[in-house]
Amino acid sequence: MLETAAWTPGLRLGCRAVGLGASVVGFLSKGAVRKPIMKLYRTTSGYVIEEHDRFYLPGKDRGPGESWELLTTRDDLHGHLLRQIQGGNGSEAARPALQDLQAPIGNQEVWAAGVTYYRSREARIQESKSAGGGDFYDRVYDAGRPELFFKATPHRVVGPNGKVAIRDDSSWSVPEPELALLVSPKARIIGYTIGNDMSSRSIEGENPLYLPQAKVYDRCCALGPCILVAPEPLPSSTEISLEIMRGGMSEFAAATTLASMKRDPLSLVEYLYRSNSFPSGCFLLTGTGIVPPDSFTLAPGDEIRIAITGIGTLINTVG
Ligand code: DO4
Ligand code: MG
Repeated sequence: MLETAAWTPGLRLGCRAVGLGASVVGFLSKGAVRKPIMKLYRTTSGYVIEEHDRFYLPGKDRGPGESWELLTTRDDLHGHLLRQIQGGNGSEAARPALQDLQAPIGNQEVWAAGVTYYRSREARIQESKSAGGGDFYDRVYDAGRPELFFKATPHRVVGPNGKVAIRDDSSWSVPEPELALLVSPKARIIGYTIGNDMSSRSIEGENPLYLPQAKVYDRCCALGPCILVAPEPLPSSTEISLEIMRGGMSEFAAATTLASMKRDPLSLVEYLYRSNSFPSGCFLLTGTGIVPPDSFTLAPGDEIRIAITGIGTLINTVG
């Protein structure tokens, strides 16, 4: 069965969500209004804004002592950053060094959606066959209500170049490369980053009720390298790719696009915020469309590279 695009970002994300251009450059729309796509980096010495390959330190519009927590809950994040770099407001800076980058998370909880791509449905049915769990994945793929689960608190999240973990009691572990939404307390999608939903397939496959243990543990999640803040919807051609390096050689590589995602990000957010409040906002991972073959399991020392068009590449080592 072929996957079909069930949502068309360009048409449907207009009012509340921001989006991702094919590349991170400022661009001129027809009316010559500049709508820059910006990247926001969290570094050991504060935050840095990138626009059109130029880097800026926050400008005068920055509130006194504005923290990352405050910044990343703003519904007007795009306009706020823009004001800081326009009209000579912000001072130019150097590209942040990789070793200075931090996970772009403040006090947010991290949640995740599951079985949003056909490939994920297929893999879960297979892994849980002997436990009789296959039917659940089939049903949730087609249901109106999505699978949403709690993934991590900030202390379980690592940033760019950080070490993600595989559980000691897991015999079969994989990374899950996912588009992550940064959602404000008022349920507005204000940015995008790359997420790695590290998972134990042996524990999840033994019994679907073990999902929280398969998913939530120390260093179970990576986010970064930046927050993409853009005024336009994500194109469905946006590519998500995964490469796993072992001993300097490519062990597994695959790619998908957002066109293969069955759910609309706005609808995932809408379900997540039903009867549920997020005073610090949250990150929502949108599910994986890439699952390595069943013969593959991660090993210590593996390097996981996840790239998303327009955002960049998140690199982590298993350690
Ligand atoms: O249903 C189990 C988890 C699914 C998941 O994490 C995914 O599809 O990305
Ligand atoms: Mg996942």
